[in-house]
Amino acid sequence: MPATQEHAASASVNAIEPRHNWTRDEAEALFALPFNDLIFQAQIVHRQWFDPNEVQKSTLLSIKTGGCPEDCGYCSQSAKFETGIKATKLMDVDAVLEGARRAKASGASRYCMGAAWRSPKDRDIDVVVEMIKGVRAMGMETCMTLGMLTPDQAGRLKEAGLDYYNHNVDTSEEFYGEIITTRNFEDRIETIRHVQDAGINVCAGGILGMGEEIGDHASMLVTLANLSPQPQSVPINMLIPIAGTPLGEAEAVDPLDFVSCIAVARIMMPKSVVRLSAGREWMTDETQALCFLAGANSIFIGEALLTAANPELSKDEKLFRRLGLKPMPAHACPSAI
Ligand code: SAM
Ligand code: DTB
Ligand code: SF4
Repeated sequence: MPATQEHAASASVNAIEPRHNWTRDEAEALFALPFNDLIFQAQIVHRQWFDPNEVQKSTLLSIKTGGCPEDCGYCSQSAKFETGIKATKLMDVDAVLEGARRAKASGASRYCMGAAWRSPKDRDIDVVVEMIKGVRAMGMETCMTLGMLTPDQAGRLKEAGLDYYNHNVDTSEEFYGEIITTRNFEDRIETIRHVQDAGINVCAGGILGMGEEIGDHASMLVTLANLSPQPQSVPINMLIPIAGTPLGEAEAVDPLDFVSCIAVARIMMPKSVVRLSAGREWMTDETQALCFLAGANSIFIGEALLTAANPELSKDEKLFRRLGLKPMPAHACPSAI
């Protein structure tokens, strides 16, 4: 039995199960704890469901870059802002599969493919279905993020074998309108429901550092934790400020507030994999170590995210050695379908 399953199996006797009735007051009370008490609680929960030294590795590829009609204030790929990103067409299936082969050789267990669409057209689904089948045939888990989906499109992705669909709520419902005007919070939740109904694992999280308050972090985590089931994967991104976007000059989030948000996510979503997502290129090893201590157990590896930079492989390998971390095997998340 892989270490994680063994750990989860032995831990599950007394382990805390996810709850779906979190209140904002309860979440805010967790954020208000002294830092050491918060991290201690997060560690207790983390060890009930996971091997604390295992970290899942995913690699991202932008399969269709730029020219997006949405106005997400953080995004390099919106056609509404001058960011210097050139719009491209949807990539060929073979080129995507070549990228997946390289990612697997570098140690990634999941390949995440992202497209700068508001929502895919049905003919786009014909192509991405081939990408899913090809990546799965290599023995990797698959993830896609393609914008809003209809129930029928979600069903087609499931049929092709898609393991995860990423659709972030990005921030709190209260703050959402400050960042995006071309769709609303409920649109995001609706697509997440379609993905859940199709039987695909959900990857949903958000971004910190867009000018929101700690109360917005609490509110966002309440939304995520009260989804039923909870998202199996929860990416917490640190904003990468992109010149030319409305958030290009945003003030950096305090690294300790970022760590605290990871800890609260871990406590509220005990069986989910929490991903220390965008922004690692700008974090010290010490901040990342605190994130792992707070319960983060997934990262993106490889030099690029979608359009922005990520740490070099050799740097991450060194970090894993320094911290005694090992890769989490595929299909080891205790809440995954
Ligand atoms: N178009 C699809 C969508 O919006 O769902 C998929 C791609 S979109 C780029 C995926 C996610 O990346 C966003 O929801 C956001 O949370 C994150 N993201 C985008 N730009 C970012 C940035 N500059 N810094 C941090 N996270 C970012
Ligand atoms: C997520 O939460 N973060 C990833 C993934 N899901 C698709 C994307 C991060 C994008 C960072 C900015 C860029 O590369 O353009
Ligand atoms: Fe488009 Fe997604 Fe970027 Fe928003 S986050 S502008 S939907 S690519």
